[in-house]
Amino acid sequence: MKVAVVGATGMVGEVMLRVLAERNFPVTELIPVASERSVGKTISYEGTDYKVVGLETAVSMRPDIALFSAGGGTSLEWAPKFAEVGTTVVDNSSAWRMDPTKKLVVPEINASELTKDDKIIANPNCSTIQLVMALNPLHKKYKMKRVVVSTYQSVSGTGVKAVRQLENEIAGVQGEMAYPYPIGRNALPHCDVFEENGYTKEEMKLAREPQKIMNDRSFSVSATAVRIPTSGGHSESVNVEFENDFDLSEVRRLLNETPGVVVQDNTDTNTYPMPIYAHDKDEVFVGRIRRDESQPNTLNMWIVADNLRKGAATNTIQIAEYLIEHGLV
Ligand code: A2P
Ligand code: 11C
Repeated sequence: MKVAVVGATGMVGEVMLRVLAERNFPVTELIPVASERSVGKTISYEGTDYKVVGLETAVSMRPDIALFSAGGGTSLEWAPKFAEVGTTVVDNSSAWRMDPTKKLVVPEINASELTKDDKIIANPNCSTIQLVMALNPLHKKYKMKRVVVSTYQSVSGTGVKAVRQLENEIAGVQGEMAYPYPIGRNALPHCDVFEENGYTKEEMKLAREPQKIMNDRSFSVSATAVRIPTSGGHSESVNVEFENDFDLSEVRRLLNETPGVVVQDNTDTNTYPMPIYAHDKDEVFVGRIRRDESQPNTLNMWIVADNLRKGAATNTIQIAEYLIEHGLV
């Protein structure tokens, strides 16, 4: 496969290159793509050096697959141009996610919707992916009515500038600010921009994307997204009300049997998911599984995943792997 990575010099792009190599993705030719600033730079992949090219050049090279993570504006403008020359685009930005003509895919849940005609496929938001990975098997069994989620999100979700802000604050040096406030020793109830309804864009992604991925509008999601001074992954406190009652040991078993989900849940040994352990892993970790004693049929749990891996690069590459395995590209 001739594979373009659009945004190859960025935080997610770099992880994409690592994950492609780790998973032995069938790359015959790599096309690293970035902004004009980076054109001509060299990127090393599996022992071979590749020159970074611009978008126009990349389109003219007609890759089989283009993995995009270069911001929504770049995706809106350029994904259709790749699609026109026959490239299948898997896009990690928010540009196409809620477009009714585009699929929004978490492979473990809805890859079977994909067809040869899907030339632009959307990768969900990082905090959504880890949420639906845990919700989907429980919804199938107990039928969800309502989900309330509060997130504790890594600075790596904002990008390299935010990671540097945290590092600078820890080192006690002045530097550029990615956030309107210090992030070290702080918690910002503010991920992405505010919308007219008082929620942030990140909160609205959590509220809207799960129904599309799970192809079910019968449940609702309410979210509060918070940025915290961690860099290894996003954490989520999740409260789920079901129509039917559940058994806690069956909940643990269902989650453990779900490919890509790992249960870490033993209060006797202080075992629960944390970003320092989820970092650099592809799985979604679930723990603190317990009954909400304030109302019937309601569960509390804690979900952690590396937002740059399963939340971004790994999920995008899993979609591409599915396309290849099923002859859709
Ligand atoms: P560059 O490194 O040349 O700026 P991050 O999310 O970490 O900020 O990375 C964004 C990625 O998207 C980088 O690889 C960046 O390239 C790339 N990028 C940003 N704007 C454009 C653009 N207009 N055209 C192509 N690539 C872009
Ligand atoms: C965050 N979820 O952590 C964001 C990062 O829509 O793909 C990814 C933004 C997106 O702030």
